[in-house]
Amino acid sequence: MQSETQTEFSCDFAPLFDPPLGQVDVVSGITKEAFESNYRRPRRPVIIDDGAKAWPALKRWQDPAYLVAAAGHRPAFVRDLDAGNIDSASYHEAYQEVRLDELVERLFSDQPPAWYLTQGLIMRGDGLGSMLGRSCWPASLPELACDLVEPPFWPQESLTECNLWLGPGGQSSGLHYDEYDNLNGVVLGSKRWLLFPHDQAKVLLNGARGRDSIAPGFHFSQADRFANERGRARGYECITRPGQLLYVPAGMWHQVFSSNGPSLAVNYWYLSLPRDAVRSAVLHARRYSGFAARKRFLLVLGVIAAKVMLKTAQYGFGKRAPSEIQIGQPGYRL
Ligand SMILES: O=C(O)CCC(=O)C(=O)O
Repeated sequence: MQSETQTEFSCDFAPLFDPPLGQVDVVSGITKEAFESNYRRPRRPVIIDDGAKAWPALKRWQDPAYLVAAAGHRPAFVRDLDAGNIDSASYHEAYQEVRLDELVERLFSDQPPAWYLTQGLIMRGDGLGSMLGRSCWPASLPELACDLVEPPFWPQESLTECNLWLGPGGQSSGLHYDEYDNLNGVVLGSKRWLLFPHDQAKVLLNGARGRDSIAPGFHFSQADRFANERGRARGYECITRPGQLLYVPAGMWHQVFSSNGPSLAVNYWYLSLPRDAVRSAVLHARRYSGFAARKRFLLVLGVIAAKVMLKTAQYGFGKRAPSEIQIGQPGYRL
C-alpha cells in the first residue's frame, strides 16, 4: 500500500470514482516467479519498490551536464505539448527534431519549452517481439543504456524497446493503452498514474471512439472528465518515485501525470512470443469491428508482416539492430 503524502500533484483522483479507485500493491525483493504468478499472469499492476534502485542513472542523470556529455550530439524527436488537443476527436501529435544537448539544457533551465521527448529509443530487443515493435530504426540514444540495469522478469528476447521519457514536468499523457507489458521507472520527479483494465473502455469511453489506442476527452485541465458514467470505471491510482518500477500490463488503459520540474523516466516494453501474440492480436482486432474496419485490420496485419520481413532482411532474424557504438554492461548487447 502507498502511504506517502501526495503533495506534488494538485489532486487525488481516487475519490472522484464510485467506488473509489484502488491502490496498487507495493512490493520489494520480489522474485521472478512471484512476479509472474501474482502480477503478470493475472494482469495486475504492481510497484516494485526496489526495481530500479541499482540503476546508475538515478545518480548520474541528476546532472544535466552528464546527459549532454554522454548523448548530447544525438537527435531527439520531441512532442510539442502546445500543439494538438487531447480532448478533440481529431487529436494529433506534432513532433520536431532537436539535438539532445539543446533539449536537456532548455528543459533544465528556468523557462523550459513545452517539449516532451517520448519514446527516445535507448535500446531495441533482438527477438521477434522487437520486430513487431513500433520503432523500425536502431537505438537513437544507445549511450544511455550503460546507466540502466535490465529488469530480471522477462527473458532478454522478449524486450521490444527501452525508451527515455524527458519533459519539462507538469505534462500529462492522454488516456491510452499499449500492446506491450510495461515496466516504467522514474529517474527524476515523480508520476501519478490512473490505471484501468482493458474492459473498462466501455465505461470510460462511453461509446466514443478514440484514435487507435488513445481515448478522447481526457485532457489534464478538464476537471469534470470523470463525472457521470466515467466515475463508475474501476481502476487504480498510484504515484511512482525514483528507484521504483511500475508494472503496467499490456492493454491496460493508463493516463500519466508528471510532477513539476524536469521529468525523466525510462520504460521497458516486452512482448513474449508466442504467449502474448494472441492477446495482442485480440487487442488490435477489438479496435476494428464492422466490415470496413475489419478490412483495415487485415491491412494492419499485412503491414506487420511486411515490417517483420523488412527487419529480418535488414538485420537478420534474432539479431539486435546495430547501433553506432558498442558500450554498456555485459548483457546489454546494443
Ligand atoms: O510518462 C508518460 O508521460 C507516459 C508513459 C507511458 O505512457 C508509458 O510508459 O506507457
